[in-house]
Amino acid sequence: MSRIDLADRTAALESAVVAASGRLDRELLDDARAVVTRARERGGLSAEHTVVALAGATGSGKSSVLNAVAGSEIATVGVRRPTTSHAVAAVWGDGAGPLLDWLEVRRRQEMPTPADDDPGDDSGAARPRRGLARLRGRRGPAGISTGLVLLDLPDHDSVVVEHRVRAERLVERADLLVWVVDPQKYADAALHERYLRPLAGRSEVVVVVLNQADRLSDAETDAMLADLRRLVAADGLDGARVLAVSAATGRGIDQLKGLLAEAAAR
Ligand SMILES: Nc1nc2c(ncn2[C@@H]2O[C@H](COP(=O)(O)OP(=O)(O)OP(=O)(O)O)[C@@H](O)[C@H]2O)c(=O)[nH]1
Ligand SMILES: [Mg+2]
Repeated sequence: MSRIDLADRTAALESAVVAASGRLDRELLDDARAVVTRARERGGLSAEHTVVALAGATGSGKSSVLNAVAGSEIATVGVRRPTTSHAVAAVWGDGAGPLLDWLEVRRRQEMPTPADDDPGDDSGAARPRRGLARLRGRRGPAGISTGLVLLDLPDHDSVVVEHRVRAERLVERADLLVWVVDPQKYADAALHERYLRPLAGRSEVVVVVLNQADRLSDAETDAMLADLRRLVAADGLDGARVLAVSAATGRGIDQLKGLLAEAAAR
């Protein structure tokens, strides 16, 4: 993939909006203007951090997946639905404060990085932010120089309107979206029509995670993954990564961590 110059593209989109004013549909132009504004705002904030949002329906296991990736109980997992009313952030690497302010995420948990365990480095040189190295676990080498903000969102399809509004605000602002689905609701029309189809053609910023795989046999998991891949491709997201995990047993969590580390490095 070629490198995208965000500033150039934002300027080009802005010129297009100006040129099209009065000629194209007002709603389309408003959307395009909003993209220009968000891109400029995001461009002025930490490029060191990749914002990854865990999005999905209530009970799919977003909070549980956040905790499994972080390796600690950061988000509240609930039996009563819906549970998460405000987004929660797990943050690897310093300097994400203004970015989190812009995202309007107040609940933040700084994650320890291997550098924190290694006070011996007094060379004065900029210390590599190696939180991601740990996040990457056994999968890759240390020395990743970028950070990660992992967000646990309220449910996007909530019966509580505020949850939906807060979730959508963050879905629009995240750099990478991880849709967490469960074996019951992975084919839900609202998810596919309202959220995945508008992302058509942008498969590199979408990951779909089938959680609760511990409730399925291996054969059932394979069949469901195949079905989910077919649905995601039909949404225009052929090439988006689709994987099975279990927040309960830890299955697939290392693979997910690897994808997050890769996204942050990109
Ligand atoms: N068996 C099994 N249960 C899980 C798994 N992940 C989550 N659960 C259970 O599913 C329920 C919902 O989990 P949460 O993590 O609170 O789900 P959520 O998506 O954050 O829900 P909201 O905050 O309401 O949007 C809880 O009872 C969890 O213990 C899993 O991998 N396997
Ligand atoms: Mg939750």
